[in-house]
Amino acid sequence: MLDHTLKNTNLTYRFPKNFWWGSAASGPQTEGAAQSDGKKPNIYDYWYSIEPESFHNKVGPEHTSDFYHRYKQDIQLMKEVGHNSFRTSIQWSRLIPKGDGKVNLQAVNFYNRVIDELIANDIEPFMNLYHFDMPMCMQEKGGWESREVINAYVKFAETCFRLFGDRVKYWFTFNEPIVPVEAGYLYNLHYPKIVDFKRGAQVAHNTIVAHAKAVEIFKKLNVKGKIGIILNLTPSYPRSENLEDVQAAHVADLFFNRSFLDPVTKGEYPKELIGILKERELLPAVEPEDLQVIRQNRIDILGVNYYQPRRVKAKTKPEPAGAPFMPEHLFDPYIKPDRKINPHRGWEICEEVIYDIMMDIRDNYGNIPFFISENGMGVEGEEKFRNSEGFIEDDYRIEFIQEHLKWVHKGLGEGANCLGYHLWTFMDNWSWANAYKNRYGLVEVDLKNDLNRTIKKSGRWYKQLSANNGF
Ligand code: BGP
Repeated sequence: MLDHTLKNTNLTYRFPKNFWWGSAASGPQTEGAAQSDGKKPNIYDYWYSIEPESFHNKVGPEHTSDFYHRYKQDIQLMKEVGHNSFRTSIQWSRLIPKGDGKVNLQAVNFYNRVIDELIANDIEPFMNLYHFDMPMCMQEKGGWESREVINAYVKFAETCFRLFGDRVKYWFTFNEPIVPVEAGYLYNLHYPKIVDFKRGAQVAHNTIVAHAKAVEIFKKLNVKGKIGIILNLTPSYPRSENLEDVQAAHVADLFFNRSFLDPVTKGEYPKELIGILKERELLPAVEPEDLQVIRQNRIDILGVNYYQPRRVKAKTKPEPAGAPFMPEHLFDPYIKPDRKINPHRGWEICEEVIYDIMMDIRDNYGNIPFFISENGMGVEGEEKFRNSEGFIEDDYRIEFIQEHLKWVHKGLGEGANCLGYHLWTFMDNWSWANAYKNRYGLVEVDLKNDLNRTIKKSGRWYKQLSANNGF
């Protein structure tokens, strides 16, 4: 067995002073109480009510880890596993349940209590405003395809800044905004399960406009804090250095990374991406003021979620004529034969990609301040790693974190402006259609035993990591 006991004196990787150590989660994935205290359904609550079989073991959103009632105990556990910062999200469908602007006071009380409890325990609260959880009343108006929903979201954001901006200093407008586009409008994975590239492009554009307008109101209100967005950056690597493969990777990068990264940091879409869409008549409808709002409202801070790279190669054969457009018409996926894999989740593990991302931000995005806002290792069937003392002995997760942090450390040494590292996630939580299939937490949540929390070996190690500010 590996010995992960660390000595303060013997650090190989030291991190900058005040580096953020913590984790990320979200309201819909942890709170539970999905139908109580005034909360109304979001699209996942609704989807579960009509298609429970679409969720792993038919576990729905109301079963999430009950943070709503156990937040005090959970915040103590955060402290115990070394958190100096923690991100969660405010559920729109809890705060403004009917979508009419009227605030639910029970929600205000709850988020106030969570924020105050975090601060009282020296844990900096980071708040995100949208983590895939479109209120159903907004989806009925067209979701992100509707301009009315953009305006309602901006109102929601403003309400959050006014209510909580005196204490929350780090705000994020969206988590992984490309995921609802991919899952809901391209690949038939999540509600509303539409498969239509052009509608997906409209959802993406409207999301960016909503983001920019939220940044605008944040600045107007003069909130004393920073505002940003959390993007899942999945860099595209070509199979080979052949021009066709390199070009395929470049195009994949335009669709899956730069589509969001460029407008929020540089204030404009990549011209090549616009060209590709224009040629195919796939450009979304753009209102006259949209591009100006995007240009004028750039982020202060970027959150980078990184799990695995995308590998691509040039297309081997063209799509049949007339097939509805998909980004994959322009490149083929590639599986690297000697890749390292997380056998418990099936995802590739490639740690040095985190360094490539850091260098890309340093060199091509003005070295803006950022932090690793999610990174983590999902494990299916993790109970099998429980030891005789009754806790999960997840050496694989400790090693996963260490190997990534080595590259973060190298990037820092080369001038990257990285402010912290947040693991996905604090405690095992519910993850959309995958429900509780893949466990990511530093703390186990026992579904069979009253949602009992037990710190895993990684949680004990994370505490030392944070206390030593390195390993
Ligand atoms: C990220 C999301 C999280 C979480 C995580 C794990 O992309 O931001 O919300 O769900 O992925 O996903 P999964 O449980 O499907 O492995």
